[in-house]
Amino acid sequence: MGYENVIFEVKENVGILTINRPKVLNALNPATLEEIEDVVDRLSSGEEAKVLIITGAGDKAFVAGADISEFPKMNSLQARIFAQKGQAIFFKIENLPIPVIACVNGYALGGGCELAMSCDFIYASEKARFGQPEINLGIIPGFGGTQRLARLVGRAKAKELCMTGVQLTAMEARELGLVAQVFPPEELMEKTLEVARGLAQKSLVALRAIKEVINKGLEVDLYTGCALEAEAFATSFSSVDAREGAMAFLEKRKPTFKGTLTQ
Ligand code: CO8
Repeated sequence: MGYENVIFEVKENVGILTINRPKVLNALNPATLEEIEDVVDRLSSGEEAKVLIITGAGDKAFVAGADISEFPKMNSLQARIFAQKGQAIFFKIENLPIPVIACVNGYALGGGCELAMSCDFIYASEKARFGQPEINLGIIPGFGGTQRLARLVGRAKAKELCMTGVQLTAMEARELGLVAQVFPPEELMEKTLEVARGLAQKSLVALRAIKEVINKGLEVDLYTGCALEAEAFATSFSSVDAREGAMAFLEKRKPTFKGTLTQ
């Protein structure tokens, strides 16, 4: 598939997906969602890239939400299909077997905040702004925002943010636990790449297990979560990478992990 609304490149095992509609602050229309889905599907085997970074083109926005110019064309049924499509793609991102980092360089509003929240963690520029402003359009978040925000920042804060539609600064979002780290704008991509390159050197089997166990564990009680952890621990323990990790430690050298999901 040729891409018109996104740019996708892979360098040193790190994929960078850039939402590329800067004239409309990278708003997500159906075509853009389809292109995002195509990239995510390509990465589902863990072979084309070992880490994915998602960012926005230009210096103003990550993604300023769903494309509002599409709304007047839609009836309720079409709106539901659009919301379900976005949700399905964001679930695919959440379930990718590789780490996904949101590199938020500007506005992450509505569907943009929801896209960032479907990633494993968020690095933000000091200029970034987060929020669910749908209330100001007379609607509610539709790409998982009410659910992921409440899980990330707690029910009361999520309700306050969705009901008021206010924007959070990057530092405020970090205080709430929504953002993992904040960097000066000019350093954001390099810092994100540095971490991504580091992750690309680690055991993919173990990274996938961490991701799965934390994601699934948050949906179940503590005992079930710990049972999931023990199963995933056993899987990682029997991998080629686990043997290499222990041997490298004992031989006082740096480990070289195999870097595949099939071991
Ligand atoms: N959709 C379409 N166009 C947009 C969007 C958007 N979400 N955001 C910005 N643009 C366009 C503007 O219309 C403008 O275009 P033009 O130059 O042709 O007038 C251009 O981008 C630049 O924007 P502004 O001039 O507004 O830039 P400012 O710096 O003045 O303001 C803001 C920046 C604050 C980000 C402002 O653009 C804004 O408020 N944007 C809308 C943010 C928003 O409400 N997002 C939520 C959208 S709804 C949503 O995401 C729901 C997801 C689930 C939907 C599923 C169901 C259908």
